[in-house]
Amino acid sequence: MTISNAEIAKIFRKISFLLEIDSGKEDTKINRNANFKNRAYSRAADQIENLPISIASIYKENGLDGLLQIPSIGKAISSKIEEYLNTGKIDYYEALKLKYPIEIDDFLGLEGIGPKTIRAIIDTIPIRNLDDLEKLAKEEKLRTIRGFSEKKELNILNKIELYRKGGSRFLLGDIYPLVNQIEKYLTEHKSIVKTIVVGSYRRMKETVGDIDFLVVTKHPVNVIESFIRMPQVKEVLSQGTSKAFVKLNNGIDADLLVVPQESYGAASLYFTGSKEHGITLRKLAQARGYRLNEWGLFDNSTDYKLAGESESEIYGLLDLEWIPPEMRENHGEIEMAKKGSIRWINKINNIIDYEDLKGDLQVHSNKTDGQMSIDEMAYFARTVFGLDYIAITDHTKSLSIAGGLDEQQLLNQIIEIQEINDRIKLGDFFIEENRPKDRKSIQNFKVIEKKNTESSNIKIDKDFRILTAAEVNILKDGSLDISNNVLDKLDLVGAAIHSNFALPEDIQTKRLIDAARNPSVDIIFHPTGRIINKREGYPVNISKLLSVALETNTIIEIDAHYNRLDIRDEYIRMARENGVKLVIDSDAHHPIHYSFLKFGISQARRGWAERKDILNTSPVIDLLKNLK
Ligand code: DGT
Ligand code: CA
Ligand code: CA
Ligand code: ZN
Repeated sequence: MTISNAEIAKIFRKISFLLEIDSGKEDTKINRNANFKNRAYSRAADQIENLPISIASIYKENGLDGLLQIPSIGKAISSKIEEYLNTGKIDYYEALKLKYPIEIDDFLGLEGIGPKTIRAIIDTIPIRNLDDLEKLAKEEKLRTIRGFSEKKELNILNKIELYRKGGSRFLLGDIYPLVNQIEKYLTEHKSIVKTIVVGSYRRMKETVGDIDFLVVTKHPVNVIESFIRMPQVKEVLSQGTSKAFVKLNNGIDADLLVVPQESYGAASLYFTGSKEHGITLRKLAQARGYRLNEWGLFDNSTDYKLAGESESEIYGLLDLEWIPPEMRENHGEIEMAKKGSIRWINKINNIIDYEDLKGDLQVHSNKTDGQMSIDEMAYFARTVFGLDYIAITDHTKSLSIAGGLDEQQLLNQIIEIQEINDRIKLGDFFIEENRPKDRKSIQNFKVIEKKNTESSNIKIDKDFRILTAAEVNILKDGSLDISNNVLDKLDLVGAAIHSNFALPEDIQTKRLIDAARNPSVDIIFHPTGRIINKREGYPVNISKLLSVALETNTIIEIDAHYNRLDIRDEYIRMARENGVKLVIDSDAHHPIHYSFLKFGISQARRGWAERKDILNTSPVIDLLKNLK
């Protein structure tokens, strides 16, 4: 069986985790080295998880050299990949496991209960898994360990509970490349006429419970057989003559359903959901004397099939316009989509779409915790993702884990960016010969297609612009860690909370509001601080924040990184209904992450946002005019 990327990434996460446990507490040379190593493994895992091509096939085609082309994969790590692909294990990992006999799987996804915490516990009381940890906390023994307290113990119990609740759903961005791969395989299958991925995936929800594939074929048995034999399949849960249900290597379940051509639209409508959207449609059908199910729309009195092959046919007979999947949540879209409704036509013509973003206003460079230089981030933003501008928003000094910049470093960065902008104006910055070395594989990562209109036009390339900016840290008292006279020299300032998550709602809201009232702050980045499935985010009174944002002309960010997607769709809707301006940013720490913009756009579509609500759909000149 082919070894999946997810499987390799997982092992690297475990190695990283064990290395961090191993690195101990003291700041010695050996420990610093171990820390460096654990970060290298977790970076490699990040990279591999986001790789839409299979590591096994890269190795098969190009061997070690091929692996070395992948960003963040160096000699040590590529040889471990090779060892794993050839032998099914990594000796280095086996040795670490012997040293620390814990069930790492249990601890990997637990935000805030990291290796350092585990190390502190097992140094005093040996635990092996999450159940042990939970028991320890429930018996109030955890608080007796040095460095722990009653509060910390309760906090850990809460985190375990949250983890157990969220654990069964997968992040859309985590499964996206995998689904694309399978969709492509089915689409290219010679016996399959039509393939569509439906369910929450098609609605682009933040998390997906299971993946639902629909296919049209004249050879169902043969197709089902191919499906269950795909290398991505770990286990066949059930198999029939027109459907199969499997577990994939990364643990997510996938359904395949064979449907007749004449029911394709009805089935895709039914299985795209949401369930509530479907129920409302069926009620509408009943009121007209029809019956709607996954086979078609039928006339009750004659049993005659009125429609079934296409979704728009069915919507049409219910006197509705076709509704985009991201909007099918029964949040008023059905009422609005009445045939010929002016409101609906305006909505559909203006809703933000996947080609609409012109720039990205949260981008990190290797001056702090990003992985590439400013010119590299610019090069790929333009040539692979077709963007017209980016803002370099490195972290600031109080975020020391990211190596945040101080005032002087920010001022230096302004000069550096001006120099790059000057080079861009000369016109040949983006030519192939200037492509950063060893970065070939970036080409494979685009999710947003490069706009082919005008993008080869030299004038536009010359107009590409890097904005000077920062992601300033909001301190505990709502002030910023960089003085306003320096911030005012930047093109744009984003402010964000990165610490003191445990403060109560009124204080968190005040911190954000203070930042919004700061005349130098243009955008509030990832406003609620959530990390999906890992961290709820700090409590915020969103409507208060939005009203201050409106009053102070502060922009609210939709952070498109798929583990944040912050703010969520109902807040987006609240913002746009109140006239608060938004932007969609990738939070890129590597050019590959520009592809996350797609998830932010889906989120904005689920929040019904229109182009005019999202400021980075405008050219850079107009964007800058709209800032404070
Ligand atoms: P998930 O998988 O939990 O992320 O969410 P979905 O929406 O993909 O749900 P899933 O996979 O259980 O079912 C796919 C679609 O099939 C769902 O969106 C609507 C439809 N569906 C499933 N079960 C029912 C049901 O009991 N009643 C109705 N009306 N529709 C259903
Ligand atoms: Ca599903
Ligand atoms: Ca399902
Ligand atoms: Zn941030």
